[in-house]
Amino acid sequence: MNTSTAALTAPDRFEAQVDRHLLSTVGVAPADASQSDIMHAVAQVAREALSRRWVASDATDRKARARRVCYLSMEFLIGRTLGNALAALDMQGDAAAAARQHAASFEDVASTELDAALGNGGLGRLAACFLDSMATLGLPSFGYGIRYEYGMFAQAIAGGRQVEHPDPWVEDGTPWEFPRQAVAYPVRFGGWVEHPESPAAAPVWRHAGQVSAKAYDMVIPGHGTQRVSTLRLWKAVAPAQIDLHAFNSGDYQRAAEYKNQFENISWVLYPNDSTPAGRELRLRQEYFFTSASIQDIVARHLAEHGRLDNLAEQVAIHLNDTHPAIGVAELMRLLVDEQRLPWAEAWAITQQVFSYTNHTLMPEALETWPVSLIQHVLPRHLEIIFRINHEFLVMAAKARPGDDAFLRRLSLIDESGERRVRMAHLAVVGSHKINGVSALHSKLLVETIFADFAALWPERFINITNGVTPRRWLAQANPGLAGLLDRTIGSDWRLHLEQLSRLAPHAEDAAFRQEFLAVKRANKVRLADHIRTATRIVVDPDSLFDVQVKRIHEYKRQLLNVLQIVARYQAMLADPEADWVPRTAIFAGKAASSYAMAKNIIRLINDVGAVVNHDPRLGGRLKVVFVPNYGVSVAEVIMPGADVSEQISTAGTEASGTGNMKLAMNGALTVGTDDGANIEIRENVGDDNVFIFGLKTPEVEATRAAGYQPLRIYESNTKLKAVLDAIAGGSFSPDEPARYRGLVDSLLWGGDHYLLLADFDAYCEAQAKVDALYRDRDAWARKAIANVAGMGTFSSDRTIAEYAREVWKLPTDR
Ligand code: 26W
Repeated sequence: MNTSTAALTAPDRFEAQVDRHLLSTVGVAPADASQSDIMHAVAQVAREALSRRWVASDATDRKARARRVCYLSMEFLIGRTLGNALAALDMQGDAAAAARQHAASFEDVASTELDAALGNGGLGRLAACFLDSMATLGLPSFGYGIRYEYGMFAQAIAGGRQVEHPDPWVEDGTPWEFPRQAVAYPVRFGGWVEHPESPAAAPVWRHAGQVSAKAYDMVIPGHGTQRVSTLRLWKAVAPAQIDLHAFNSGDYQRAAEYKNQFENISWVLYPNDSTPAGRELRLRQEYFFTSASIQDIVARHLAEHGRLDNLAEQVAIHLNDTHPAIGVAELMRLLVDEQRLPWAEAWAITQQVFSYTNHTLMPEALETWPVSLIQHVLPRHLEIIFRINHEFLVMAAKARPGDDAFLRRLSLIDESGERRVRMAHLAVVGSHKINGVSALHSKLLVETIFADFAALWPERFINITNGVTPRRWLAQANPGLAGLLDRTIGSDWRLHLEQLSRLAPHAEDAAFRQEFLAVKRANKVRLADHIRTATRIVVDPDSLFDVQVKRIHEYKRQLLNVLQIVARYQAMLADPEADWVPRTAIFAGKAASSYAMAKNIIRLINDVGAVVNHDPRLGGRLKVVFVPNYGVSVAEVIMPGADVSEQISTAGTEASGTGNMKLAMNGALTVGTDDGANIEIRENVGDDNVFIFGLKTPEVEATRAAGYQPLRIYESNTKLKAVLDAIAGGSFSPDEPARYRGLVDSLLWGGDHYLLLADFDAYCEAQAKVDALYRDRDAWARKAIANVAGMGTFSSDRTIAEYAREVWKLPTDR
């Protein structure tokens, strides 16, 4: 009898199911299965169980005619699914046993799954955490997005520089998606609009091209519940008959061209979080997924209710930033042109249906589209936007008669140069609730970019501070700490993260502190292993692991961290015998492919590492590493192994941050500015347990207003001068001494927009305090434990409960 037959008759049902899928789905003999084969087979077992939960959730919601929330987002940074699915299904033990049966470890099996990296950074990962919490809270909910064939590029480092490789994550299929053959909607582009003579007749959009949006669903499991949620991703498919026509007449090139012209809509995620790139295609992507999603929402509503006047009672549509803001005009078009509702009634419904979250104040990331481009791609929507704007400005003029400047600032159209549609204004006017993502950010929103809107509608603007899912960022990423928590405070924290506060008294228990430090040590060994495999650099797990992981951006100030590291290097060389605290500076993050300065910063980090890591005078007491290809799975290894969390953005620039939450939750101490959610982290874990430094937001504004002169600081600060001179003079690029001249000049002569020089001394002082504390292992442990204990409020379950209550008006038991 061969092993596969033996497995089939084995008593353990789970293992038998895995072997059945190895044969029937994967197509290998169980005895010959590779780790990836086992991953696929285990995923199939989980998929079946989730599918059962799915049909049950769906039937319940339909029967109850439940109110639903639809979360529209250009990005969902899911990462791997298997571990999370098995945890939700309570099948982890079975899966580990099945892996062992095939002489593999579950970790190795799980690591063969490719990340679903359908996002750039914080906004996309937040959407993924939100799906997890919506399912866990049992909210009737849908996520809607794009099924990009190529996700976030994979980052390699060659010669110190970022190299981008394509990420064809679905090329070989994914076990997690369910193609919905029957669910497809036409999405139209271009052409012109005809206005019939009779005012009773609807305008007719004579479009120039059309693509079909096909639905691919993923199940999102809830934890501690049988409930699941759905992520529906749209793929663009060209209409087949036209394709065939050209093909049949022998014009293969034209057939392919036509196909590409439309199907390229869902090909690639724009690797860009600062400037809208590939303008027209990006706009087409936004409209494509928004239109398909809203058509789907309206069709589902009509199927369940047979009428549209109650749409706002039954659905909430949430706009994750302005990328789906064209949905405001699209819903109006569907209601007025296609469903023939009167304009005023349609507008009342639209405003009640939509809500909008802003994720950034950075002017370059606020979307505006040239009127001429919208005219070209979406002519009917432009008319609708003009009418919305007209009626809005008539209303606003009544609030402040004669104040033309007020109206110009409010207008959906920026008329200061080439006329442009301000998408944030469209989102605000079309929504009944608008929120920022941290207390500071929400305050700045109503004081700056939305001040005029807040004067008109103060009640629409609220704060909802971000959160992260403790299932992925604690239970899954940090099994060591999760186990210690379970033994110490019970296991309810997974679903009720406020329970972490019960940890606080244990900081006084010496034995507990030892256990806590032992868990951290093991996580640092795991991280050191990853670093060695990924970079061939050997780091000491007993050194202080100082972590800055996030997108590379000037405002996040990775460069300030580098300046501090170079200062430390120079100080160590000046006094090599001193008792330096050994440190490992760990960086990771991607730079947008077109963002030259960010790429140069990556190169500098690697160049500094190349010098420092091999300087024998340091005796290994300072290492600098850049971990390639930062993403969800890499973050799951880094977060648990961090001692220090670097959150050093110029005050007033980081909307919230969520990496700051993941790190603190895993016991890292924050070195941070008074920015974004750092402020609330400090409030929750205690002033004594974080290192806050530097200019605060009003001081940043005052410094700039007073005529900031970075050169003055350079000339009066010998330590900083030595650092900048070394970098500019080629100490870290001996083969090309002028390599970083431009970078240093941007600080000295280019205005140092993000005030690195102004914050340099305060930052170094904060780092000196970190060193002093790290020497006292016991004191350090107390503070790290206080961080974990104070992070209960930063669960995305709390965040989603607030959205459900204050924005979506959905019942929850929280
Ligand atoms: C137009 C292209 C584009 C794409 C993405 C512009 C802007 C974005 C986002 C605003 C970028 C982003 O991810 N923002 C981050 O959102 C997180 C979740 O709220 C916050 O924690 C971060 O502070 C914010 O930078």
